Amino acid sequence: MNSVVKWILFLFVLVSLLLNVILIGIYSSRAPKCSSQRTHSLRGKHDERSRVFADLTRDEYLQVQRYMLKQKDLDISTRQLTKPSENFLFLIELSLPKKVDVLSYLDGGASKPVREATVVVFYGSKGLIKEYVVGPLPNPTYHQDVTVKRYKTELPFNARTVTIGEYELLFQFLKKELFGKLPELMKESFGADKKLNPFEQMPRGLQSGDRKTWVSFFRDMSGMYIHPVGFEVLINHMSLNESEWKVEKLLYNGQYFDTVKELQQKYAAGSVKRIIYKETPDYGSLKPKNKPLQLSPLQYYTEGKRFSVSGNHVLYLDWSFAFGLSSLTGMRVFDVRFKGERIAYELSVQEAMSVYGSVTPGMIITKFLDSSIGIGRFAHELVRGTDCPHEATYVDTYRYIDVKSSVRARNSICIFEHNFGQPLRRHFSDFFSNSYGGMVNSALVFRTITAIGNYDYMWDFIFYQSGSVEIKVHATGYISSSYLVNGSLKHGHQVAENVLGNIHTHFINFKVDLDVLGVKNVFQTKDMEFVNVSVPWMPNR
Ligand SMILES: *[C@@H]1O[C@H](CO)[C@@H](O)[C@H](O)[C@H]1NC(C)=O
Ligand SMILES: *[C@@H]1O[C@H](CO)[C@@H](O)[C@H](O)[C@H]1NC(C)=O
Ligand SMILES: *[C@@H]1O[C@H](CO)[C@@H](O)[C@H](O)[C@H]1NC(C)=O
Ligand SMILES: [Cu+2]
Repeated sequence: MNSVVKWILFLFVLVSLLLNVILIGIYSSRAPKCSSQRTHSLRGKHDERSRVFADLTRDEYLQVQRYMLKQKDLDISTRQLTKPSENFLFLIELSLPKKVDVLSYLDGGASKPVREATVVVFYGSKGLIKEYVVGPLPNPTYHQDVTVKRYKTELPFNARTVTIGEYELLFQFLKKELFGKLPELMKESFGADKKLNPFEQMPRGLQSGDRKTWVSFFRDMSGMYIHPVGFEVLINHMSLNESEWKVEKLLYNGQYFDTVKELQQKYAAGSVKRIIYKETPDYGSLKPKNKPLQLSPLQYYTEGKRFSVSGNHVLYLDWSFAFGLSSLTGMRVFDVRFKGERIAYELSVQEAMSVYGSVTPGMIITKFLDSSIGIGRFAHELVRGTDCPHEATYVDTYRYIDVKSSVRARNSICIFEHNFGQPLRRHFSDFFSNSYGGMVNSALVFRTITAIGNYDYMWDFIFYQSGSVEIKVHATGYISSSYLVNGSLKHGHQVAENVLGNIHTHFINFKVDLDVLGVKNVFQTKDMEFVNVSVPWMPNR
C-alpha cells in the first residue's frame, strides 16, 4: 500500500518536472529578446525641412570663413592668437530665419528661406565690434553689417569677450609683471615651482567701457576652484597695446596694496601677515573614494528604439521636433509637434546667470552672464553610461567661436528614452469594485551638458507621452570659492581649511514660444483674484 503511494508520488513529480521543462522551453522562445533593431515601425516621418533650424555644417563654416577672408578691405585674421589690436573673426553661427518666413515655408508651401550666417568680427584696428549677416549659404555672395539694426547702436570695443589671443597675453603679463616681481613671496606663500591658476571675475569693472578684471589665484590641483590661495589682483587691460596694461590693486591674505612694488617691499620688511605654504589634501579630486559594491542597474531597449534621429530632426512616438545647439545661448528645439500638431515654435535656453556675495573682491561684485562667453561652446563629449545611458543615441555638433577653423564636439548631444520609475498615471479603484489602470512613464530625453568654468549644467528637454514637455537644468561641477579672511563667514560657509564656499544664486532664462492652435497665443498676466460667492441653496450666506 505504502509503496503504491510512493510510486504515484514519484510519477507525479516526474511528470510535473517534464511539463515544466517543456513549458519553459515553449515560453522562453516567445519572450521578447533585446534587440537593437526596431521591431515596430515609427508613427511619423522625418521632415527634411527641419534643416532650416540646423546649425551650420563644417563645410558651411568653411565657406563663410573663406568668403570673409576674401574681403581684403575688411583685413580680418583667423589666427588663434590674434592680438586685441588686430581684427579677429570671432564667431560664425546660423542666423535664424524669421519665424514668419519659416512658417510660410513649413505650412504655406512658400519657398525655403535663404540660409544665412551671423558673423562677429572684433575690429581692434577700428575699436569696434561688427556683426554681419553673410549669405546665401552654402556659397556666400554678400555680407551686410547688421550691428546697428540688431543693437540700435554701434558696439564699444571693450564690450567684447576676452579671446584666447588676449588670455595668452594676460598670462604672459601675470608671469612677467606679477609672479616675476614677487619671487620671495611666491616661493614662501605658494610653494617653490608650484603653478598658480587664474580664475577671473565678471563684470570687468563698475561702469560701461571698463576692462578691469579681478583675477583670483588657485592651486594647480584637480578641482582648483576650491583651492584658493589668498591672492587676488585687479588688472586693467583696457588698452589694445598690452605693454600699457597695469596691476591696479592687489589683495594678499585679506590686505590691500596699490602696486606690486608696495606688496613686495612691505613683504620684505615684514609688515605683512604672511601665508606660509603647506601641502593641501586632494579633497577636490573626482576619483571615486570607494569601490562600488557591484554594477548599478541598466536600462535597455527590448524591441529597439521607439525614436529616430535624422539630421537635426527627432521622431518619438507622437512627437517630432527639430534641434540645434547655439554656441552662444545653448540648446534649442523648434517646431515641436505632438500628434502632428505644432504646440511650440521654439523652446530655447537664453541665459545662465550666477550672482555672488563675498567680502573679498574676487567674488564681491561677481555676476557671471554665461551667454556673454558662450554656453553651447562648452558642450563637450558625453560619457556613455554616466552622462547618458549606454544605449542613447549620440550626436556630434560643430561650432566656430574663438577658433581658427570650426571644431567638432563629438557625441555632445544625447537622446534616449528612459523609464522614470513612477507611473505616468494610475488609479486603483477600491470603492464598489476593484480595478486598476496604469501607464508606464517612459519619456524621451534630449540632453547636452555644458562645462562653463567650474559649473557643469545639464540641460534636459523631456518629452512625455501625455503631450507635455519639461525643461530641466541641473547644476553640478564645483562651487566657486574664496580664501577665508576676517569677515568671510557672512558670505557663505567654510568648506575646507581657509576656504569659503561663497553664497550665490543661479538664474536660468528660457525662451518659450508656444503655438497651441496657431500663433496667436496670449499670456494672461492679470493677477488671480479670490471672490466670495454664495452657494445657490443658501443665497444669503
Ligand atoms: C605700446 O606701448 C608702449 C609703451 O607705452 C610703446 O613703447 C609702444 O610703442 C606701443 N606700441 C604700439 C604698437 O603702439
Ligand atoms: C575682524 O573684523 C572685526 C569686525 O570688523 C574686527 O572687530 C576684528 O578686530 C577683526 N579681527 C582681526 C583678527 O582682524
Ligand atoms: C470673503 O468673506 C470673508 C468673510 O466675510 C471675508 O473675511 C473675506 O475678506 C472675503 N473675501 C473677499 C475676497 O472678499
Ligand atoms: Cu551654484
